[in-house]
Amino acid sequence: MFAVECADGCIRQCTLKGKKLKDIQGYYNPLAPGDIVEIGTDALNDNQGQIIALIPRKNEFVRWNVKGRAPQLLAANLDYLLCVTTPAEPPFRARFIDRALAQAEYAGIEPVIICNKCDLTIDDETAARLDIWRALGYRVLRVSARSGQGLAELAALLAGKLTAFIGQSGVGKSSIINALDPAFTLRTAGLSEKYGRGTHTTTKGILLHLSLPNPTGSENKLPASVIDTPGVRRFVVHDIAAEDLALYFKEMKPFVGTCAFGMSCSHRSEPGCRILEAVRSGVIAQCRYDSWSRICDEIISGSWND
Ligand SMILES: Nc1nc2c(ncn2[C@@H]2O[C@H](COP(=O)(O)OP(=O)(O)OP(=O)(O)O)[C@@H](O)[C@H]2O)c(=O)[nH]1
Ligand SMILES: [Mg+2]
Ligand SMILES: [Zn+2]
Repeated sequence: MFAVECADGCIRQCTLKGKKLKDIQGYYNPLAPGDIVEIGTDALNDNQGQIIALIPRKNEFVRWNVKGRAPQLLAANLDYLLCVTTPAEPPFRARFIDRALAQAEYAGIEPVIICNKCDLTIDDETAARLDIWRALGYRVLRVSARSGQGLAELAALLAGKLTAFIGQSGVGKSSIINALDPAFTLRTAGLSEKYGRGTHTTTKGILLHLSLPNPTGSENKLPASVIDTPGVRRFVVHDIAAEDLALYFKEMKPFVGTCAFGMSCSHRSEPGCRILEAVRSGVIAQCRYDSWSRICDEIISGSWND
């Protein structure tokens, strides 16, 4: 069943009319929040309907679901992908963000990096990673759902847009939404004592309409649509070939094809590799190159670690 918000404001529970939507089968889930569909209403029950067509998507954000062994559509038709991380609780995982950034580049969606829980101490290594992403041209916002720090800036960014929040369980995706618009009381929960990880509190992706305070101080609230998604432990890229991965690392892309061995360079050890030269001279950060290298290995081997 899919909850479809209709033009009349009514939310109708709809089933998929399978045959016509064949082309979107094969996914772990055929539709996701942000999708726009056409429905036929049920003459006997106005609260129900059938999805008869999918309006072509502007973009789609997909990850590989390791357990389900299928691509999983997390959200569609996005203006922004908000990649949420934390300096601690759960521990900072730069690689998670690097994977999500590559997938966002692949999908043609502008990613924004949110470091939530900035009321906690940010160590130098984490701060350095945030600076590297910022220097690449990504927007990086330090916020705290708890203290309210940075939320006004975030609200200004979200106004009038459709934005999906992704991140590991427990980073505070639902908490940020609750803090942005007090009308929302999404379920949030502490980390598991045993593992220091989130406990997968949000279980289903959902699209919500927020009313944000107007930065001009006017009474008129600003609308924003956001998609809260369930936390994922691992983000595994989907549909990106190892030899193409450098195209989705912003700082590597300009060098692709310029190495001495041209497009056949693996950027690992070849002489005349422009990417390795750029790493040596500090133009490309070593940690980003290491991320690229790890993700390449994972794509090739098909086995994924944290
Ligand atoms: N110190 C601190 N704790 C926070 C902040 N934001 C959220 N938390 C706490 O972090 C825990 C997890 O928050 P959630 O909002 O449930 O996290 P989530 O990302 O939605 O997690 P899932 O739904 O499992 O994916 C809760 O105990 C929150 O109170 C913050 O800015 N600072
Ligand atoms: Mg949540
Ligand atoms: Zn090379």
